[in-house]
Amino acid sequence: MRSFTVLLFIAALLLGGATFLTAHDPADLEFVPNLDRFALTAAYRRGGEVERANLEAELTPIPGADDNAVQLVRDIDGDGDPDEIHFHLEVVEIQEEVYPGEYVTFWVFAPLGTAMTSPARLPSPTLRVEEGDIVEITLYNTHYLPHTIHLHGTSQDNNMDGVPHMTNEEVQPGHAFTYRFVAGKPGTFWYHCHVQDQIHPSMGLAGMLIIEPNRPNNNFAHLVPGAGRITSMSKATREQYQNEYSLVYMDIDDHLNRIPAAYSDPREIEKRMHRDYDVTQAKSNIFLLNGRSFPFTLRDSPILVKPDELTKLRVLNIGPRSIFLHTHGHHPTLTDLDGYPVPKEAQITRDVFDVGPGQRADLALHTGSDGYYAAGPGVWLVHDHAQPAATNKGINPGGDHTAIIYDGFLGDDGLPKDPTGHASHEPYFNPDYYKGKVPVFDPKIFGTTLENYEKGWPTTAPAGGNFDYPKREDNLAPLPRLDLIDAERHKPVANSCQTPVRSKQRIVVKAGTAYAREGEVYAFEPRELHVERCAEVEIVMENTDEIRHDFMIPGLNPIFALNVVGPKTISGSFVTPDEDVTLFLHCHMPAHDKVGMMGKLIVGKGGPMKVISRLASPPTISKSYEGVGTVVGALPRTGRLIVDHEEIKGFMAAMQMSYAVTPPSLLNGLNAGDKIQFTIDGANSTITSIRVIEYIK
Ligand SMILES: [Cu+2]
Repeated sequence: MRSFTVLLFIAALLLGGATFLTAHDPADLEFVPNLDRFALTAAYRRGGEVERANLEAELTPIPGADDNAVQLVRDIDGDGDPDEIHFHLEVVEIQEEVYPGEYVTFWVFAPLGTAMTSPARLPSPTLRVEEGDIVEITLYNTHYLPHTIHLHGTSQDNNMDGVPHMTNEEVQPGHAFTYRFVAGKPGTFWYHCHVQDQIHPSMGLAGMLIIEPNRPNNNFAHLVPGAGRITSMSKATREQYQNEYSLVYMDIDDHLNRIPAAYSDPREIEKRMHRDYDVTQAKSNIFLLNGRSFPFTLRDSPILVKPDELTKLRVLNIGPRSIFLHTHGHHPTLTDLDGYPVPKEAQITRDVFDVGPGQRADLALHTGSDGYYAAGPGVWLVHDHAQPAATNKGINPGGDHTAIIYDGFLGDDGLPKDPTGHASHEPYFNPDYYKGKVPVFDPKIFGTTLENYEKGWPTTAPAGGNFDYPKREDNLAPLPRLDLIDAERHKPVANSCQTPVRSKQRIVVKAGTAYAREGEVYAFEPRELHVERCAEVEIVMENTDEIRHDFMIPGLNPIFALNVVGPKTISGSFVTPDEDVTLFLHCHMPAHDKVGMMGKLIVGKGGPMKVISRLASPPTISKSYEGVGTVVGALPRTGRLIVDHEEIKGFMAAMQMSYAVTPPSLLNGLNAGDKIQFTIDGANSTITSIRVIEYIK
């Protein structure tokens, strides 16, 4: 598989050629960069296995992202790696299952998506550039509130600082802005939205920015979705370290995150989040490492090591309180603070490192059995020692727990082995555990069962009267699940026309903020499209915004979609069904429909709309469906699969979709291009089994 992919890249590189352009529109993705792609093949031709893998990582498209989401523009000094990097980022509202059963809404910066998918995840992606690189980050504000990007710790011009009440106006919904800077000295930095900055970074609009030391032929992946293990380490890091991890800590009060999940009116969301909600009264209740809490952290963010290695840990704290990072059995050494090196003689070695809000600490983790730096192989807990952070809403074990896992201590299912096998992790993957519905200790000890837990014990009044202590909130109603709404909305509900086309129609649809009404942000104009049965309909979509819109009629079979970035007009055609039916149409960009960008396709006399159009929980139908498709990306660390599938009868039209996979070990060994058959649980929109029909050669 790997060698095949490399050959493909080489072929693509050789065909790519070089074209010179002096200027380009930041929103125009079709310009051809003048990178001498042939020069890049030097790493492949002359380098070793690591160089080839790193070049591959640099050139591999991000699963689910537009091919141009990260543009390698120019190799200015001719040293075999690109020195001008252009990132294209959108703002996406997502819902993440942060621990079993807990779905939380976030906003993230995400690489520009495609017609069918967005590779959005929490935290916002780790961006990596080289010292001296010319860096451009185009922010497409695809969200319903204003945002900016502030580059924290790096040196940029004042008018690129992204602070709305100081230097830069907010980037309004529907607009784009390109931040430009030259990467200064190497180190660990970060970037975040600076609009309503008591709220927006905590909603997920923050990620790590790494400036790597300059070296010739320094190839590496410039955008790592989320954070965690960095597989394509830069040359300078490889000179000293065997492994590298970005660890992004963030704690949240989910009362805030519930607001955008519960409302679709941006005015309501604005007022509740920025006027009613008082962050000075907030108390964190969910503690995240790389966007997840225990037990998912074990699967997503293990620190994998071998004895006698040196591992670089880049720690960033996005949350509103300090973290106190404790590495069991190990004493790392502090090498850098806030992107600046700590002088050798001042480098301290300890077992708890405090990292305040906004700060970064780079640690060198020695592994082995010397009894000074490291206590020997095994599975060693790594956690924020502030006690609440050991829990998921007060229930332990939870929070930002992960582990240093030595070679040989990782099971086939991607979870650490322990002396009792996996039995000790299993209870925590049960959502009931974090609802407080599982007794703490083995019933054999006190005879506690769920039944008598809930009934209580006959007791007399407590000595000293009734207590007033902080209690778990267990009365919060579950919020609508975006993935289930999404699945519901994409069900094919109309049959295709079986006779020859009987008429032709052409409809111009305008798309953008300009057509929004009160209480909306984005809209189509017109919103009701009247068409004949068995007609060939050409949709001409005029996008008047600087961002991406994705006109989609999901009920048609096959789905019809028109995806366009920036102010452009595109068109496409479909054939209407031979029945009187009303179909839901929307912009497929996450949350655009909720803030106004939806409408109806009325075929013939029309009929009742068969899908939910407003934010509500769809009915749950416990049914399994069989699907066939091609793997676009297997993401074991997030337990998701992006698959380009054929129609799944009764469940989903043919499209490219990202689905949760349970257990995530089903993803082991899958490669992009593999043809698979899979079973999907309709109630949870989750893939529960995968069989490979044909492996990619
Ligand atoms: Cu849109």
